[in-house]
Amino acid sequence: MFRYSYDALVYFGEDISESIKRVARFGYDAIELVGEPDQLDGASIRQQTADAGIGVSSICSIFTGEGRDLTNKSGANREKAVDYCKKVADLAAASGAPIMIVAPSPVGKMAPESAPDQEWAWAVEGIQKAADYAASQNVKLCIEAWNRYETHFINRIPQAVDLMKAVDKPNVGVMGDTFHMNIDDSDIAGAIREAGKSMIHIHFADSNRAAPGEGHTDFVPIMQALKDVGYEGHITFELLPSSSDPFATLRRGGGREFYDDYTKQSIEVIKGLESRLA
Ligand code: LER
Ligand code: MN
Repeated sequence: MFRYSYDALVYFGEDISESIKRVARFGYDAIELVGEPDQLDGASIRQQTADAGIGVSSICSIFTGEGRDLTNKSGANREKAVDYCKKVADLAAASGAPIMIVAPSPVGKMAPESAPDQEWAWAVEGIQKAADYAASQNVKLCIEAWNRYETHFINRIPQAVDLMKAVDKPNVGVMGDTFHMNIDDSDIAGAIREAGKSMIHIHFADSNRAAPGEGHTDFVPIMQALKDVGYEGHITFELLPSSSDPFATLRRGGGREFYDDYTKQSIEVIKGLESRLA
């Protein structure tokens, strides 16, 4: 009933051809690409995914550092951040992805550096510019809320919905991520129901960001809420090792279960729950 994809973020550094083959091998409908447009050839990926019988669901934009901060106090940095979003939109269009993720403030920016109202206004302005460009490429933007340990800016789905409303562009929606929502939304299924059709993308991970079945998140009410609101996007697994620097862990050769084992387990466990939905 749902369509499934796996975020290549956890495989990052691996040749994308290998990632595409793995995701196809374990029965996914699509892959989510990492938003590094200078490192990926969208047209080639579009061909490779088509050859493997899958699609590209989405682009996981990477918001790190001042040059990818739509709320930065420097106008030049804010412009760079908009330019980055445009390049991600180009990657989306070239690879055939209908959706790209946008987060207004970078990972690890834990306090505002300007007046909060000002940062909000810059976020609205930056997302509007990115959205207008993305619309010209037939790409939608979804605003992702991250938990309080990754950003000070948007931590809960209702805040993302408020920002989406302020942006007021037809190609902008919101997305959930069950790892973040488990920390800061009061009710994961309730937040999905409230967002309704505004929710155009979602990341699934268990409470510890491992594959479903490894933590204590109950995915049945979450999937029921998605079904009830008529969710049309992919369920995309975005998993990362339980470590303060998960990418260092992966670089050191740790987290091998996040490759074949969790790619297989995630879709099996979640598809297995579909029959329990009303
Ligand atoms: C990206 O989708 C995400 O959820 C963030 O936690 C990345 O830092
Ligand atoms: Mn996410």
